[in-house]
Parts: sequence; C-alpha cells; structure tokens
Amino acid sequence: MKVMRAVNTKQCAPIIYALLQLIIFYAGLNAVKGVWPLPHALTSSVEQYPLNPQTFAFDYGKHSATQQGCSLLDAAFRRYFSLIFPDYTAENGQLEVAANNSFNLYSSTDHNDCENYPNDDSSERYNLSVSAGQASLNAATVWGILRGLETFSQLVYQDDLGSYFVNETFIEDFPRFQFRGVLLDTSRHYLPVHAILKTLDAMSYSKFNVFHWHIVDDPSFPYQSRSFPELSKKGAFHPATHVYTQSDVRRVISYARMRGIRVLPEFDSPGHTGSWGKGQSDLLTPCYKGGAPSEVTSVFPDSYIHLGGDEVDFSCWRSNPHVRAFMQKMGFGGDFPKLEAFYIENIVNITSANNKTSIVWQDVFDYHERRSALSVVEVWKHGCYLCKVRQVTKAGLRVILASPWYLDLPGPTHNWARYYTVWPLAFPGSEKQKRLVIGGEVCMWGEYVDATNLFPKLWPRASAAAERLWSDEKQTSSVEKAFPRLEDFRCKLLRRGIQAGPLNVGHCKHEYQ
Ligand code: CP6
Repeated sequence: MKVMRAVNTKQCAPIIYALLQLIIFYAGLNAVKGVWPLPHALTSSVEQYPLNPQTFAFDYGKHSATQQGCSLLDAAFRRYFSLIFPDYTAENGQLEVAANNSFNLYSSTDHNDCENYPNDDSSERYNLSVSAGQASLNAATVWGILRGLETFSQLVYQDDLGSYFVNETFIEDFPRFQFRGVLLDTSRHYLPVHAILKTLDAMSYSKFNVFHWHIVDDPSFPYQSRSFPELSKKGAFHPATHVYTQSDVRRVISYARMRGIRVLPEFDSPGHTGSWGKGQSDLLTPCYKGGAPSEVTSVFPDSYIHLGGDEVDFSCWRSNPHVRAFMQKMGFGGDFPKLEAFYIENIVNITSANNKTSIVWQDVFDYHERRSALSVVEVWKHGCYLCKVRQVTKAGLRVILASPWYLDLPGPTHNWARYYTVWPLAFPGSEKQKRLVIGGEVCMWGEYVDATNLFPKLWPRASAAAERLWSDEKQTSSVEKAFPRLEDFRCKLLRRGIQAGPLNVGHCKHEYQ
C-alpha cells in the first residue's frame, strides 16, 4: 500500500502500472474478499494451501467437550463438506490431482450443548486459524462452531482448473447484536415448508439467528393447533394443503436448531385476528379474554414469544355494546387504548407466568401507561425510528429494530445500500440505553410475496442488514467497499441454490466453470 501511495500512477512506467494492477487483482482473488458478514478481526496472507476433497476431514479436537456423536456438529460437518466442495462426487474425486496433502479442521468447544436449543444468551463467538496443513476452530459453544464453519466455508475458493484452496487466515469473531432476525409472513400467502427450510439455510449463510414466524394473521390461520383444530380447519386457505401440522412445526424448529437459529412464533392479537374468528365463533368481539394459549409455549421451545399488538382498529370494539359496558365496569370510560392495554397486560402476564419473555410491536408501548410491565419492544414504524428507539430504551425496555428493513416494500434490488447504511445506535443516550438495543430484524410481509418471488426479494438484500447486525460498524461503513464483496457473496448464494437477485450488471465465475 505504501508503494501505491508514493507512486503517481499517471507518470509511472507501464510495467509498474501492470504490477500494481496485478497486486490489486491478486488481492481481489484471495480469501479476504470472501467472508460475509465481515468478521471482527481478520488477518490473512498470500500463503495458499490446497484442499483435497479426498483427504480433507473435519474432526473434533482432543480436548473438546463435544466429540463425535454430537449429532448437531456431525450433521454440520456433512453439510459444510458439500458446501465447500460443491462439485465433488466420489467418482470425479478420483480425477483430482492438483492437491494431495491432507488438511483437517479441528473443532473444539468448552461446553457440550449438542442437544440444546439456541437462546438469547447463547454465545456465537469463535476463533478460526488456518495455517499449513491444518485449521482449528475454537468456541465455547456449538453455536460458535456453526458460525465458524460458515466462515471457513466462505474462505475456500477454486482456481480456474477447479482445484480448491484456502489462504493462511486468523479470525476472531463474534456478533455485534445478539438478536438478528428474519420475519416471514405465512398468513397473507401460504409458504410451503420447503421454502421455509431453504430460507433457514440462506439465513445461516448470513449468520442470522432468529426466524420470526408471523404464522397467522387476518387472511388465513395455517397453524394446526392441537387444542383448537377448528382454527385452521376453518381459518386456513385450505384445511389440508395450506396448514402447518404439528410435525411440520417440529421439523422447522429442529431444522432451525441444527443451524443455530431460534424460532420465534408470533400470534398477533388483538388487531390481526380476522382468521381466528372462523373456527372459534365466540372468540372475536365481544372482547376476547383468552390470551396466549399455553399450547404455544409448549410447542415452541424459545424463551421469547411475539404477542403482536399492532394496528388495533378500535371501530369494531366501539360498535359493540357489550364491550362498552365492560369498559364502564372497568372504569376505562371511552378510552379504547386503556382497553387494549388491559388486554395486552393480561397476555403479557400469562406469557411471563409461562416463563417466557414477550415481544410486542411498538404500538403497545405507545398506548401503554404502565410501560414497566413490558419487556421487549419491536420498533417498526417509519419516520424518526431512532427517536422511538431512544424513547423505549429510556424507559428501560429492550428494543428490536425493524423500521429500516421492510424488504417486501417495492424497490429495485440495488437499493440494498439503503439497508446497509443503517446506524441502530446513532441516537443520543447512555451506554446502558445502547445495550438495550438487542438487535434488528428484516421483515418480509406477505401481501405481495409467495414462494415464487420470496428468494430474489430477500437475498442478498437481507444480507446487507445481516452485516450491519453482525459486523463492526466502523469497518463496514462504506457502501463502495461492500459492493464487490456482496456481489461475490451473491454468487456464493446462487452456487448454493439460493435464487438471490442480481445487484447490477455482471456475471458469476461459477457460471462458466
Ligand atoms: N401485518 C401486521 C402487516 C404489518 C404489520 N403487522 C405492516 C404494516 C405496515 C407496513 C408493512 C407491514 N402487514 N400484522 C405492522 C407491524 Cl408498511
């Protein structure tokens, strides 16, 4: 770099200019470019090691708490082998001649948490070192190992002959925010289970760790409940094909767990419950007093549950004399926000009695007088969203930020930069307030989205938000520097079977391999 600064390229001899170009080209080729989201500390050299799929192996370190038989990591090793060597099969492997050393990656954890679910206190920190003939990946938890495997898989590249290489690299990495979510809405359009699973795959490639399942809403109720089967029988678009059975839900939760992803269910009430009334005739007006069914807390293992609470239209309650009489009795008068607050406080209490943490949309915070009764508030409205983040954290509540990441809204793929240039902590406030911002979430509302257009709408634009939520802000503040890296990452997504949309004019190297 010093040479480049010292030399005026306009005056220099063509050979030096060519040399500089070569250096730049070489730097562009090597692994540094290749990891998305950017690790916190990364050093690498031009030293490159060939990887031979015939001899390459993942293994457990001698002193690791997790050992072979940890199904979560055994399965991750198999998955990442295929991702690292995309065109390797046993037969064509015989033809590989370029690389003949044996290269192992040893994984070591402090805890044997193989059978657990990831949760809000799970560490995802890892250290990765790749040097001559061997790599080692260290983490306190299996979740850190999963993140490190993803990083390692992105460091491996192929030359023009198709041989695999990895450069000498040292990485120390951890997430900036603990909550990094993707919301899918399966009520406006039903999404087949395979589309959800594929989304979970793509999420793990960008190190997202929460799948926010906005599973039911006004248009349809696809969740097949054990306690209330009528809800999906009458409320789903189709009672057999457009439902998520208990076994579908278990499959999604288990698939997510294997990738270090939490499943956060949302049963949005009392505003978005049109479809609930079809199967439970007494449920909606007059005044639903039920609350989060305890069934939900046993089906979904995560300690968080999203209670919704947004966009309540009071005209319905207002039209109902029984509701008005109830309000008189409770001393609310004609104050409908008080009634909503009463309702929400009831379901929040039911949720905490089940040892769960409740998340609500910001509307609830805005209505609520006793805000201390709440715990996590998701900020989603447009306008000065950081003003709201400031206000909520000032009240001592935790925040998830969604406002700048409404990916379903129309706009070209190249507006990824809008999702990249978001500064979640750029509000005036104390360190304590900043720590209350636990993360952010990309929203894919379903009015105009189904399995036909989900993937190019989500990817790689969601990855722009993923880097904001994972990486160091100072190192990732330039859109210009991010652009070639994101293009490269988008090619990786395509290679892995995710139909990520194009960012601009160009092509992917693997297209002609
Ligand atoms: N559905 C539900 C929605 C939205 C919300 N809740 C929504 C509102 C405005 C926009 C996009 C989505 N479709 N249940 C608000 C959280 Cl611009």
